[in-house]
Amino acid sequence: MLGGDKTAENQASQSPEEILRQDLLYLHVNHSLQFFDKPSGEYMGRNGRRVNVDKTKFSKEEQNEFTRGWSLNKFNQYVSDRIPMHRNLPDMRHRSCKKSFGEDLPQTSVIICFVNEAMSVLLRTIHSVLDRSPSHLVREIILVDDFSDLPHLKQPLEDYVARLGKVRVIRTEKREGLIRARLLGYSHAKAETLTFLDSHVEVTDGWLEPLLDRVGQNWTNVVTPLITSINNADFHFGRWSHNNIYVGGFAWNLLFIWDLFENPFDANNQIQPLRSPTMAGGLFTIHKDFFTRIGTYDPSLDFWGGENLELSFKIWMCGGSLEVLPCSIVGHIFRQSSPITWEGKSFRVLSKNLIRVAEVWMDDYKDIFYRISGRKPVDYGDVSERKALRDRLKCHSFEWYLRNVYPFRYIPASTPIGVIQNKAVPKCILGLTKGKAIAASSCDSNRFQLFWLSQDSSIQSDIGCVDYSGQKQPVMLTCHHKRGNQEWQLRKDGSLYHVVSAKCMEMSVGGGSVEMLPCRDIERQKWILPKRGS
Ligand code: UD2
Ligand code: MN
Repeated sequence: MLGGDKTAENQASQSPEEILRQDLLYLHVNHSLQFFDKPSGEYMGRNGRRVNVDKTKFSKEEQNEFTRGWSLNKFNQYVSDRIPMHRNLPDMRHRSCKKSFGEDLPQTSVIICFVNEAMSVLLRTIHSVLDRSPSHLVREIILVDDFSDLPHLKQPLEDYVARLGKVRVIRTEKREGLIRARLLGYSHAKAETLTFLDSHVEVTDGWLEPLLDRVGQNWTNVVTPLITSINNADFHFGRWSHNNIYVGGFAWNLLFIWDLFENPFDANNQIQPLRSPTMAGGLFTIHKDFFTRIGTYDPSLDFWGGENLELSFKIWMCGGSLEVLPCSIVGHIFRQSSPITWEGKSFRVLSKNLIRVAEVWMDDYKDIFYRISGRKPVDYGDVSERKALRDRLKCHSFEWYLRNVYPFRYIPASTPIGVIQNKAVPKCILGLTKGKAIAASSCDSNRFQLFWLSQDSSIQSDIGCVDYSGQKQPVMLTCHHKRGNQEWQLRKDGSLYHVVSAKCMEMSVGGGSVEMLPCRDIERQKWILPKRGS
């Protein structure tokens, strides 16, 4: 079983050959490189457990390997390389998920795009799919190499997957970005349905059947698994609480957010598909004919980003539905940051993508996107074909989508959005991130300062809602739209009154912080809020 001591294998300098040899260690030892946790006698990462390494005991070579792994991948490759490709994972499904499915589920082509993925992570992705899916349902796994330059992803990868039968590698001829890479995979796919995955995931038992079942019931259903996180430092496979299920949403700057499911959680039915306004983008199953019918992806989207919202809007607005299936659980490594770039112009490219999506799909609501995101118009190319597609398919309006699919994010076009400025101190409130206290800064209408009052009396921003639960300061939290700690009133005297605590929002004397205090008639408790037309 035991494949030997990797440290002994690791005594060379970092020549390209050696780098390759290290990456290919898995292949040399033919899967048996299992590193055992000394005290417990178990292999590392077993049952999705975290792997802790003691860096103080590192040799120089190990230190180099560790540092290089992080900088190449923005996750801990050193740890990944020590976890078996076939590690087992906890079964987090609700017990009612373990039912049997009919014989007639549609087959799927699994499409995985990658750029310079770490070998151990990519192979663990592939093996987890092969190990945990009924073989007859996976017609093929198509790996799309989007012009990687790391040598392990060339011939060695092909040699390796050749032994697995239904896995093949196709390659782009230049960097295309994930959108056109996926389209290349789609053009080669032979099964009735397509299942897209990122190249750094691990699927769990029973992940595939619910997805295929739902698409089999109706070819316009598009479905995603519950995505849980694989910790990028210790590879702990995150556990999922069935009481806290989020679906996909979007902020008005058109970045993806997780949002609370619109209906209160139904304790009696923990396995029902959940309507999801958007998808994160990486992991989903769609019927191939439906993907074709709605015009696949906009092929002019470059690199990364925006395609998830394009597809989500289109699915809902053009006759389909999008759901999260709580019985299908897949882990994904959310990296520290992205190691992949686009000729150093990632921000500009993302602007272009988002503007194309806004211009084609959002009707007048695109103005809110421009106001909040602060994205400056770039040359976003010609969108007339995409608009013609929308007309041809007779898709619903964006207003329809907001009202029917995402009412908890709905903003009527006339809602005033703007800064909340103190009357005594010329500063504005600022909500930088969820979980952090509301701060104050000079008013410049950046997106952390832009708020609106929602119909349910919350003070909302792109980040979340202002919440107060008795501490010194109010904080930003996910909007729950149930009033409670998020219910505020702007009173005639200009004070911002928190209903549950009966306190008022007050700017500190120097304007350094925002606090909640008993209401009193002073200017530091008076605020100027966004007005119509502002
Ligand atoms: C999320 C999605 C991702 C994609 C993205 C928005 C999940 C879990 N992930 O970000 O799939 O929808 O949002 O666009 O929902 N890749 C290429 N060529 C490139 C860049 C990336 O092939 O030029 C590959 C990459 O190797 C990876 C996949 O595309 O397998 C997604 O990229 P990512 O992992 O950087 O995206 P992520 O998870 O941050
Ligand atoms: Mn990813």
